[in-house]
Amino acid sequence: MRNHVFAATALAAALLAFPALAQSVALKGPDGQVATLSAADLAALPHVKMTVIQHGKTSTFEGVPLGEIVTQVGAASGKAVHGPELATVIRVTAKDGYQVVLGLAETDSGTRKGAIILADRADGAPLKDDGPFRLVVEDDLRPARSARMVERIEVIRLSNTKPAAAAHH
Ligand SMILES: Nc1nc2c(c(=O)[nH]1)N[C@H]1C(S)=C(S)[C@@H](COP(=O)(O)O)O[C@H]1N2
Ligand SMILES: [Mo]
Repeated sequence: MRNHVFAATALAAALLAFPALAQSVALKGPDGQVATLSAADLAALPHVKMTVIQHGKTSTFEGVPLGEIVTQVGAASGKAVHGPELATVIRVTAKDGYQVVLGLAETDSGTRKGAIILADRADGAPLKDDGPFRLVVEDDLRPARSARMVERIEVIRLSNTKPAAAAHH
């Protein structure tokens, strides 16, 4: 019992000192697979670095390609991003309810040059108020899709749903 109290106290102290440790990203795959990505899990994955200008401010972000992250819950990647997967979307939801949608193909480096990352660092330091995780879309001209405080990433296959019938014809 005493050990449990000690462990809980130590954990609480660690979370106060390193708030990022308290947070994680919930992943959901196209066939219902789920996973949780902690800050440590993300930090351990291969990172890419990109310099972007947002509202005139230049920042260098480091993070993990979104296309890599979603493979953990069964999303297609590389050459498998074809056919029905071209109608597969990724919905990113932030702590404040802000949502951004990207096409899965947009995240594939064989389809587009610009990288899309889930960043955990900016200018050499962990993200602060906008983190601990932030979406960064390399060649977007406006940073509206750069969701701050990302909490949830879902892969949804829209090809499973029929398009709505046109209102006329
Ligand atoms: N979670 C969250 N992320 C967000 C927004 C938001 O309202 N909530 N606004 C977006 C918009 S419209 C812009 S322009 C940028 C602004 O980022 P900044 O505050 O770092 O300049 O964040 C984007 N990411
Ligand atoms: Mo914006």
